[in-house]
Formats: sequence, structure tokens, C-alpha cells
Amino acid sequence: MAELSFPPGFVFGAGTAAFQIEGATRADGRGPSVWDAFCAEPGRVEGGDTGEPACDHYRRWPQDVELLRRLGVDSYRFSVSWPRVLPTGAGAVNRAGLDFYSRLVDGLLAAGIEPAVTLYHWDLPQALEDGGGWRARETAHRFAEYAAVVAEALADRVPRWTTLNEPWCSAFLGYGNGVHAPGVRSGTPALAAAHHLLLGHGLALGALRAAGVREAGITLNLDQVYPATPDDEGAALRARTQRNLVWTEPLLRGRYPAAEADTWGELIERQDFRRDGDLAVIAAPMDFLGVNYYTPATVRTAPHREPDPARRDATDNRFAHVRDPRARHTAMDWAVAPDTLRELLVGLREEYGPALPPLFVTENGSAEDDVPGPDGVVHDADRTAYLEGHLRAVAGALAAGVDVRGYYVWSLLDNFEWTYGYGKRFGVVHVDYATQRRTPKDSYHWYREFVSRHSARS
Ligand code: GBH
Repeated sequence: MAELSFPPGFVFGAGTAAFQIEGATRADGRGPSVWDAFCAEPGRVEGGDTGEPACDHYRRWPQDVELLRRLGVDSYRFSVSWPRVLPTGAGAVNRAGLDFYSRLVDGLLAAGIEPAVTLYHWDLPQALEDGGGWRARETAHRFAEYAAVVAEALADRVPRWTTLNEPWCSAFLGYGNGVHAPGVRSGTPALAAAHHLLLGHGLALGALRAAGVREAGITLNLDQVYPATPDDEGAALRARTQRNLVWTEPLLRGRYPAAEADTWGELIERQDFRRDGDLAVIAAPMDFLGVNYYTPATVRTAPHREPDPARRDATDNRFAHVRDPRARHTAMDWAVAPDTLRELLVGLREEYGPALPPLFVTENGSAEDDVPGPDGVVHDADRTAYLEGHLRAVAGALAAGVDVRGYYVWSLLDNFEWTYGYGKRFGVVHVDYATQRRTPKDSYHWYREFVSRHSARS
């Protein structure tokens, strides 16, 4: 394959999230999160899997830093567990929890790896959920206070900060179809949650600035949407509105999308949770926008229906997903179409122009049916091809003039894949959960070589 070109300073990384890898859910004063409670409810997570043991990263982190060092990545994206730092979401700081991240940051820096912190990757302290969770406006303020605590401890050593990971999932899977914790099924509360997440982002951004953080942003899961037929353009607009514009418009333009009424109808008329002045907080300038990308969406027109937890896409209103029979599908049954990432990135640039901050692809990767070979190693050619294709798409976006600053593979390790439990494996490193043995897959070695060829640093 022809060599791809990345600008000097382009960041190659790998990512994880606290609840998915740490385990040790009761260690050193950590409080319960909504995901602990959700996992404990029968039927919510496949196989009855929970946050234990995950990758026992809380205790085995030095080994994981070593895996990152050998991988040769410039940066490691991880999330801080809010209930480790503030066991009930507010009030007294749990020093032991905060110290864990401080040690991790020091370990990364000693290994020559730049830490990139995400403050919220879905593990809301259960005590805050008991007070309404993201349906409650106060949660946005608690989030900013938590951001201030973490920033005070780590801002001297962590250059890049992300407030929220994929607020769409928190709002619409958490409070829309209930597929994610806290498992609430509803309409208006999901929209209120979306607004309070955005407000929390804006307030947290202020807290990060006050602590001296210079590089701060948010990570969104943005969909590249295609109409199944020319008659489905309306459905495609609704999908873009519900999945993308409800985030990018307030963040980048300080307004909610014009097509909202068409897409959510009467729900949006009850938006008393939106107050004057909120949008100015939400639209505070960011230094980067993180984009998580896995698969495109092909959609058709569908009738209005109430949320239905039997459907994973149940939050979608008046559009439905169509399976592309020509594409390869991963173990998640997600279509593989790498070039759609280039189209998404170029489209963002076309849509927002100079209002678009520099971009990072903060997650990209695939779950495959990994089976270790007789040599004990997972020979995951499909994952390697997936990663290579998407890195090519990023290079294509760069060549088209889009300011993309970095790319993070999801994920460093096989981990707790939310509703799917441990059955779905996204890692470039295989984890045997029974023994906690880590074994790099072929894709790890491939990525190591790719990074060493393309990173200006190496
Ligand atoms: C990310 O979520 C998470 O940040 C990460 O924790 C997780 O492990 C990883 O991806 C892999 O799942 O809803 O049927 O229309 C990704 C969540 C997946 C949400 C794709 C939107 C579109 C398919 N996104 N999904 S559908």
C-alpha cells in the first residue's frame, strides 16, 4: 500500500475508559456508579457481566503502561471515574481515588506517553442519579465541581482534557431507550438530559480554564448518514439532526438545530429545561472536537413511534436503519466502510468552516470474533484491515485540508463492552479475564509498526 502522509506532530494513540477496564469497583473508597447498579439488574447486561473484574487495570496499570510504551503511541486516552474521586458525586474528595490517577499520569509521563483525560465516560455516581441524574439541572453543576477537583490535581501534568464522551449515548441510550445505565425509557427526559449534559460540558470547560487547562474539548459520536433511496432524504436529515446536529449546533453555533421540531415534534415544545443564557455557556470556544467513529448509518423513512427497549435504535424518531448487504460487518454487526470517515470529516469542515475547531479521531476500532491460534495469539487480519482503512480515511481528510490532529485506536485492551459485557472484544491486546493475562494481537504489532513509520516523534 502507498505510504500515507500525516503532518508532523500528528498524535497516534490508544484509548480506554474507566468502567470498562478498571475493575476494583469497591477498592479504596470508590462509590457506586449507575453502571454498577445497572449491571446488578437481571437482564440488563449480557451474561450478567459486571464491572468486575474487567481488566483489573486499577491494580495492573503498570503492565498496561508498559504495553502502551512498547506500542510506541504518542498519547493514551483514558477516563477518570467520577465515583472514585467523589464517591457520592459531590462533597469530600476521596484522596485514594484521585491518587490512582496521579500515579497513572506519572507512569505515562515516565514512559514518554502524553496522557489525555476524559472526565466523563458514562459512570455517573449513583447518588447523583438518585437525585435525578442528567434529568436534573444540578447535575451539570456537580459535574463542573468534579472537573475542578480533577483539574486541580492533574492539570500540571495533563495537557489535553475532554469533558464528556459521547453525550448522545448518555442521553438517548441512558434516558431514551434504556439500553445503557441508568436504563430509563422515556422521551422528554432524554432531551432534558441532552441539554444538561451540554450545560455540564460548558460549565466544566469554565472550571478547566480556571485551573489553567489550555487544551479542552468534547468527544461526540457523530454519524455519517446516507439515505437508503432518494426518497429518504427527509429521514436522513432527521437522523443527522437527532444524532449530530443536536450536539454540534449548540456547541459550535450556540443554537439548537432548525429541523428539531420536524424530528421530535411535540417533545420539543415542552423544553422548559432550556433557560436563557445556557447556549452562551454551551458554546464557549473549544480547542478541539473529538470524534468517535465506527460505522456509517444508512436510513429510511419510518413512522413516529414511542421508545421501544427491544430495539437498540429505539431513540430514533421517524427514521430507521437499513443494513447494507454489500458491506462486511464486524462482530457488533456494524458495517465496515472506512471511506465514510473521510466523508464525515470533510463534511464537518464544509458545514462549519472556520467555526470548526481542530479535530481528533478519539475512537476507532472493531470488535471481531477473536480466537487465539495454536500459538496463543489472535491473528486478527480483519481488525488490522479495519484500522488501516480508517487511517487511510484520516490521511484522505488531511489531504483535503481538514485539520485533524490525532487518531486513537479503540481499544488498547479487550474490555467490558457495556450492554454486551465481555463477549465483544475491541482490544489490540487480548485479555484472558480468568487469568488477566494480556497477549498482543497481530493488530497490535501492525499498529506499532504503523506508528513507528508515521509518527514524527519516533
Ligand atoms: C463507543 O460507543 C464508546 O465510547 C466505547 O466506550 C465503546 O466501547 C465503543 O464505542 C465500542 O462500542 O445505535 O444502532 O444506530 C460507541 C457507541 C456505536 C453509538 C454506534 C452509535 C450507531 C449504531 N456508538 N452507534 S445504532
